[in-house]
Amino acid sequence: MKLVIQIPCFNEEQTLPLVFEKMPERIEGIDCIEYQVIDDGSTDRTVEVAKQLGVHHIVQVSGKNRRWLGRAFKRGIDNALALGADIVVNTDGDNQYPSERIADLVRPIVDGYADVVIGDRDPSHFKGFSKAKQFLQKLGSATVGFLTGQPVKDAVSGFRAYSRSALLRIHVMTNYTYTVDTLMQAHQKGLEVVWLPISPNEKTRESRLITSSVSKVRKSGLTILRLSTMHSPAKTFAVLSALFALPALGLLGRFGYFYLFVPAEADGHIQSVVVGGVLLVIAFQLLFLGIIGDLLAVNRALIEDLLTRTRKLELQAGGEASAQQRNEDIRLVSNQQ
Ligand SMILES: Nc1nc2c(ncn2[C@@H]2O[C@H](COP(=O)(O)OP(=O)(O)O)[C@@H](O)[C@H]2O)c(=O)[nH]1
Ligand SMILES: [Mg+2]
Repeated sequence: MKLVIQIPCFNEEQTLPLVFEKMPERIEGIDCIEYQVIDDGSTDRTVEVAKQLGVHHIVQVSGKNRRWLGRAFKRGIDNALALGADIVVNTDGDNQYPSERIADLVRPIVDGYADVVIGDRDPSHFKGFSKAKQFLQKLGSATVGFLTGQPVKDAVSGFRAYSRSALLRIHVMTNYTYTVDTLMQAHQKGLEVVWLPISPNEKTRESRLITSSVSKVRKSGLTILRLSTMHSPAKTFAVLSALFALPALGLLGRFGYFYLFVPAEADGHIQSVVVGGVLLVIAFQLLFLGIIGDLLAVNRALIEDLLTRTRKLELQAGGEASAQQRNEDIRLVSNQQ
């Protein structure tokens, strides 16, 4: 069994060596461990540092502009699959996650009872997060849990292990980040997701993905809204529709009450009818959008199935060269010591 441990990096020359300090060299049930860094236009010495650390594969997402984590993750996965990985572990370059727990992270997959294993930082109690961050993380995980109908403990944890078959079936569709996207797809496709309690390391720097709290709320909110409309359109639009339908029914009911039971005011309260009527129309429109979204999602499931089959065939036929051939925007940097 081959394990590829990948680390997406954007300017991580300072902290990358820390990630390797407790990296496992041998894991029971794994025959071969290789490391992969996905560099995304880093302007520091990340690539040189990775080479010195003995990282086997360096995937450079080309271009001067940063392509963001979702795309970098996807390119890394493509390459890891082409390298024949049976399991891919993802961890952060800021040494946020305990490398020494990678053996525990892959265990449920090696033992055959999980497809995806995610490190759970218990974000709503974790002391290293501010109260606001604890609340946002809890809200985000609860929303994802509600949409997928499965328990979700730490939706945005970047400490994960995926089996090969899970990776073949999951198709990252967001460029910004992959965490919620891949989790929702895993649940939707009936993959077995296991949560591993972990204690994160001391914080080494501020997030590279989030620059301010306003940007965090905006980006996380938009990401969840986009993914929920994409992966659970019926549920999402039903909730949105209910938000309009309930006040609409209240206002129309108010009008009806006076009309039927208070003869003195029977010809009043026209505003309630107008506003209630408008809200009801919006509610119906949202409901129809949900139905259309649901039909589109069925189509997408069929297309994804074809994509999975095509990927399998490509990988069988292509081998190592195929990741670069398939993705013209990546460059593989050789690391011959
Ligand atoms: N390749 C690539 N990696 C990125 C990008 N943004 C962040 N990263 C890396 O992704 C990991 C997660 O980013 P981090 O700043 O730790 O985000 P946080 O843990 O969510 O606060 C780190 O290893 C970053 O270096 C990007 O645009 N491209
Ligand atoms: Mg991090």
